[in-house]
Amino acid sequence: MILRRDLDNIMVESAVGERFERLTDEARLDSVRKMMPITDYDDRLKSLSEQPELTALLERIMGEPPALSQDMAMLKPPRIGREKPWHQDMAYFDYPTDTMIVGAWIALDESLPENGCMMVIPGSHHEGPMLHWARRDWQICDSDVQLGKIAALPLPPGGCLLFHCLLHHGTPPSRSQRRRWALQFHYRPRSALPLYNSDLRLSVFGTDGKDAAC
Ligand SMILES: O=C(O)CCC(=O)C(=O)O
Repeated sequence: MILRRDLDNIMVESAVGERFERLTDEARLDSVRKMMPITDYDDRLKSLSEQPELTALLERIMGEPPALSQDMAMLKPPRIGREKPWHQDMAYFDYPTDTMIVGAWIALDESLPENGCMMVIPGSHHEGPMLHWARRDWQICDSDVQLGKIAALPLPPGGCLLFHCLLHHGTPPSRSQRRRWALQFHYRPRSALPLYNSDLRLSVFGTDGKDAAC
């Protein structure tokens, strides 16, 4: 596989930047942080996102058949993989804030705290939307993270985590020699309609941390 930077669905680690063009194909594999969307590019990924056991489970959770609303590969390269700060996925989605969007995060490699496994605050989705700030990312303020309640969720390859779109979660940077690749699919109830603008989302989750320190 040859990864090209000019494909608009590939995001390279900032630590690599422009050097990407000069890397070998093997080194490029360990330089990409994110690819999105992915299911249109590979039938195996498409059929995984439609896997009957997964969609049946989602239907039980949502109370109606799910529809895929976003699909991505989250690749945490060894040693340089950057953190994904604490956030709620709903802060990124323009749907009514009470829409039951569910994330499925599927580990392709063993995922451990040292190579950037998922970390969550159990039960935090019950607290409703949190203000987000444009800092290292679009994120919950570091001082609002309930450090004492963090649960690390290591997964074996093929392990899948399903989580509510308001759950506080994030992944630490990788300082490990081991690659951590994962897939992430987001599903909405089939009847849920997008809002086509960001006004409601930003009125609830904040407008870029404007005029305030966190
Ligand atoms: O896989 C990761 O490193 C973070 C994924 C995540 O939490 C997200 O994209 O919402």
